[in-house]
Amino acid sequence: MGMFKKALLAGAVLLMAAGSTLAADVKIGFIVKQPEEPWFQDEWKFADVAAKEKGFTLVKIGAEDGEKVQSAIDNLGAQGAQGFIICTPDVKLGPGIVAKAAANDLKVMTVDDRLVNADGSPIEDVPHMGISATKIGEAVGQTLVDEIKKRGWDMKDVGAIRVSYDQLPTAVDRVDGALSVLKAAGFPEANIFDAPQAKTDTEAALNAATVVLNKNAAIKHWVAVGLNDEAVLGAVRASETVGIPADSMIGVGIGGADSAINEFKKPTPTGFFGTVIISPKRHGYETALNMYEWVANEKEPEKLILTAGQLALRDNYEAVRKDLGIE
Ligand code: FCA
Repeated sequence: MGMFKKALLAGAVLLMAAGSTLAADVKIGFIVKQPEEPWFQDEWKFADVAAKEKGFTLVKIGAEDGEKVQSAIDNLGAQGAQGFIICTPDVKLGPGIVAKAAANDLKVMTVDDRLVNADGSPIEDVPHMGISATKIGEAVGQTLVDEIKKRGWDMKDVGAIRVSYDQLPTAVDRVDGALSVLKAAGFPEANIFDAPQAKTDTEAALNAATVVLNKNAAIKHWVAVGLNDEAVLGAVRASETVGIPADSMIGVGIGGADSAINEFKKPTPTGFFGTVIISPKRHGYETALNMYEWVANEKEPEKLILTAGQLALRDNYEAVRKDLGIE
């Protein structure tokens, strides 16, 4: 090879190196607020698939509070990571997370729960993938209305438990979406009871729903809504504890991970009637891939992606999961 050709080749190699980072040098964090929740386990699982496929390193970190979030980000910076995806334990940590990421020279995008500014408005600069919360809530509400009618219940004899976590905007959109459909179908507003949960898990929802049921012992039939399957399962468990028969409770959750599936697998139906399955594959695999493309090829992710859900009941959940590629 002549000198000229050699020089050209060397130049080309240099150019390639400047334009992209080698996959093996890419390290991406995936921080979640509730690592024990099946939804987040599934997100991690699918993010791992992306890491394997592309050959980058994925660092999975659980961070249940603000302090843990701060140290997780510092830790990623110290490890030489280039970016991270986060589902924050508190959306109000938004400005702090953005600042911490910048201080550590890390790219950041959010999943599930969108960061907010001090005034409560979403931080639009940070790329986000969430669910279409209102629409999915409406699907929950429609399922409840259809089932109430099918069972021949008079709406005025039915109570609705609104398991609530109102500091989280997506949670408000989900439950209010569901209740708007109930109300439009004639469900009396006075029969809707707030059950504020201290945390977004089943135990907290059970405690909150028990208070509502004990206070309203005269009501015979119940429906339950909440931000996720865990919330609705808490209400269902509460109804069992106070002795409401399974066929007098209709709970419809959101999620479709193991918490819901295990319920469908029980030999006798419980009050957990259905769930709107959302896609941990999109939220885990796609966000990890988007972050990788951003780090390795400077391809910035879309600022806002909202994913859809699909209703599943006891008798068709396997088919729905298959359809979504998450069996
Ligand atoms: C929130 C909820 C999770 C899941 C996710 C998509 O983070 O807490 O359970 O529903 O949105």
